[in-house]
Amino acid sequence: MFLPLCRRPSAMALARFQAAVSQGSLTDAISDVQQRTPESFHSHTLHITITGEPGSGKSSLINALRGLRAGDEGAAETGMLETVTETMAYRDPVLPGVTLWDLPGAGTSHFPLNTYCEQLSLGRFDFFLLVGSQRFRAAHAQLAREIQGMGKRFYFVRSKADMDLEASRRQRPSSYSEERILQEIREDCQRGLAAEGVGHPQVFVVSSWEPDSYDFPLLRQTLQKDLPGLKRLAFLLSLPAVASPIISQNKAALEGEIWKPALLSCLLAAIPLPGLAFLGTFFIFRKHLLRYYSRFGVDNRSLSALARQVGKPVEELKAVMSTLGPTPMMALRLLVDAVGFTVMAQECSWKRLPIFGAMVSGGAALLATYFMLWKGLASVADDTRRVLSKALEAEGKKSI
Ligand SMILES: Nc1nc2c(ncn2[C@@H]2O[C@H](COP(=O)(O)OP(=O)(O)OP(=O)(O)O)[C@@H](O)[C@H]2O)c(=O)[nH]1
Ligand SMILES: [Mg+2]
Repeated sequence: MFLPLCRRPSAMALARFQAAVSQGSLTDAISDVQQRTPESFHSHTLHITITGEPGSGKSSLINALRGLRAGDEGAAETGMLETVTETMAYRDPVLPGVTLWDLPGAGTSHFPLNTYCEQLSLGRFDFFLLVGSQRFRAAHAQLAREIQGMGKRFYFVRSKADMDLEASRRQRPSSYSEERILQEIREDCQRGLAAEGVGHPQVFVVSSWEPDSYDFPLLRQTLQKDLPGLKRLAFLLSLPAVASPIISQNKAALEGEIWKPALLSCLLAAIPLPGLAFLGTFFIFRKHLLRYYSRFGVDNRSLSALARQVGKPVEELKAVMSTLGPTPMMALRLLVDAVGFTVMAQECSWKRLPIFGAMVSGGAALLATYFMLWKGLASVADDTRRVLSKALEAEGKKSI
């Protein structure tokens, strides 16, 4: 439904990152990005989305940022009625490598608030200008929470300041103070955002009709100043998608070798020694599972190094891992739950019918080892994706 977003990340940075992930060194993957200056992410395209309620002035803001007025050639469509029902992209003529995206308003019959983020795949954008006119409302807070929930950053842009000032001037001409009214509006937005627990994003009170007044010049300057950091953050947040196929490739390569430990487990289980089937399967399974953790770079030692590197407690990285996790107990738990009883049952049949029993016991051990290693490997690969995303998210917070 949507066009894929064009990105031109630094090819060198990307190649080194891919190589490090492929070798199972997440610390190297992140260390390379850490050593780069924000300026080195210059070629990364930043996709800024302008979102907010219908009619709040999103398209007018895009026009003003691009130095255009409504009706100019190439300007976004604006109007009193619902104008934009699909996503539109515009190049920013001032900020290099920035694409501005005009979105339909959130909370219309086509795009209800509850499904808005999903319908428009907001996760694909890097940065948000959340636009609200008039008072701060619950809808703004909900969008802000959703943006934050995706690990993305935003500025809150309070539009149509000229209307508020004009209304105040008419109502109370004697006590009219432009700066006081603008400050009241800023504080109202900041209070509303803070009350919803979305931190303290920057708030700009602007009028797209007067792009040289109020906070509009500051909005431009801030975007310009934050641009290198925002590009670095966007680059970091784009890396999990780059790493995912590499992790899948590593997983596929290891899957191709599972038959070897499974066969060994089968041979051990066929030996008529009580308990050997269980112990053999257990140790083979444990050894290979630990090997997978180490191969993907999510064993205990690598996790501690990674946590130190991004300045997070190791528990935060471990918290995103599945219940399996790289502890010595996990193999025993899994094996007892899923394999142990099967293998022991086969050992009983082996006592009564030696040859048939050995075949059954060996076959059961082979299948059980194969299945559990397959499952364990998939779980380690998924853990790696989650740990890497978490570490990149932590590193990204240092960008701006
Ligand atoms: N006075 C004033 N009016 C504005 C300003 N910005 C937008 N408007 C008006 O508000 C109306 C809606 O503006 P749009 O820019 O189309 O709003 P939108 O959020 O893009 O609307 P949808 O795409 O339909 O959701 C238009 O009539 C604009 O002229 C502003 O800064 N000041
Ligand atoms: Mg619009």
